[in-house]
Amino acid sequence: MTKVITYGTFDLFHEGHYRLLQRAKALGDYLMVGVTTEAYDKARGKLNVVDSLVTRIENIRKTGFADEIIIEETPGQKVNDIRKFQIDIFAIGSDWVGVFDYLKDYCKVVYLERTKNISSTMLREQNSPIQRIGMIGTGRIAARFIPEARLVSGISTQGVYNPHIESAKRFADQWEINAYTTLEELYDAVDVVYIASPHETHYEYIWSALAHGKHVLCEKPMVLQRGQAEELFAFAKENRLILFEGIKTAYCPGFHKLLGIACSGTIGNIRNVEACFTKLEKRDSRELTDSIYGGSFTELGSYVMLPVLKLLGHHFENIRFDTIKNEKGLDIFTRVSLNYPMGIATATCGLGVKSEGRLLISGTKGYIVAEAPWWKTSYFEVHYEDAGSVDKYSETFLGDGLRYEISDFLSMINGSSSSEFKLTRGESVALAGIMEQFMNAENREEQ
Ligand code: C2G
Repeated sequence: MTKVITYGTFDLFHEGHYRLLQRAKALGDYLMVGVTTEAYDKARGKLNVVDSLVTRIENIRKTGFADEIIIEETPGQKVNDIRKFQIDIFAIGSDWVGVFDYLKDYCKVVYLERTKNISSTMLREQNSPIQRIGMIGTGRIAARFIPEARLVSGISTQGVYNPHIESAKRFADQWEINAYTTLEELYDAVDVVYIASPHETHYEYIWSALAHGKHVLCEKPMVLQRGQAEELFAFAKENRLILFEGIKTAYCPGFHKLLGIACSGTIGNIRNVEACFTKLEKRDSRELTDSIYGGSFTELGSYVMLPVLKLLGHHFENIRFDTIKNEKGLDIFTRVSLNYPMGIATATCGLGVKSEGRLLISGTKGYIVAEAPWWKTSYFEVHYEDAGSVDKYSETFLGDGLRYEISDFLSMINGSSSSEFKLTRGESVALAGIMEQFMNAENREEQ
């Protein structure tokens, strides 16, 4: 008798799960299915699991493919199960290719092709909240998005569009999703849109997606003009759609904790915020060669402005930009200085100059410091006048951190407003306004 085992969460049971179990069963005579517990999913960073363990087990049972169902509670359990139950074949979807090769020492490992299309008919029948997402753009951030989205239950990445059809096809093959040759094709196949195209194309794509009734998650900087941001948010609101700017730091649990402490009075009244983020890019990178939209501020400005706006607000009295430029006239290092009635701030970013990336928040009773990479906050300290007394805080930050913003985006689509305050429309509009002021200041200097 050939014994097969497979594992999964099987949340919001859909045809991808069904087809996986069907093919796993066909590999042998006896199929064991390991279902993850809530605690294990939490530990491995899978967010947003909706169905209880009992419901998930019941859904698997109903397919009739499983001869035995067990629960998976710990990371090392697979090896032990395979030995204990004398398993011949370990099967799992191809989104995990390579990850489970270590099990080849114990049994045969088979990766079954993942199901690309979760059909709308099935979703309607199940009344399931799974959102099918279509991507616009195939760059580095788009590649980071897919594995993170797979760790958020309730969202399925269906396909990608890029006006360069070859790039879309390459990307789609790599990630086993569909390549759409037109935007219309993408809109027909999905419920929500993720925009990760070059900055200057965001505005048009957002309009078009909203006009097709799709919720939109757009990479930062969402747009580069205040008026455009206002217009898009108004249009989204009118059509009861979610428009969400993806600044991942804003949704990261550690950053959230830090803001909570900063605003709780622990360090008194906040008088100064300093945020710095630098990254050395290759000289021929898009960021350092696109003479209109490249440069450090359009690339990293959203991150460094975020804590300033969150802590001191967007009603600053004045703002000033100091930049160092490369031979192409692009800013490789920018310092933004802001004055508020009761505080000051500096936000610094660089793509061609390296500096110490830290976030420092000074108050009338103490200060908070988070070292690089504070934009993926996992640790920070609170210091007081007495140098010996330091409060230390840590928080988990998993993977690339995009999963937190995807999860919040999803909960907003599903009607929850509990994460809206993490990056308000007003803050996104202010950020677009600051981008606009920066671009105008740059142009003025060149004239
Ligand atoms: N799957 C699929 N097609 C989809 C979605 C999922 O073939 N469109 C497969 C996955 O590859 C996996 C199974 O269905 O083999 C269950 O998927 P999930 O519930 O998302 O579980 P997962 O997080 O992949 O669990 O120990 C847990 C396992 O390591 C993986």
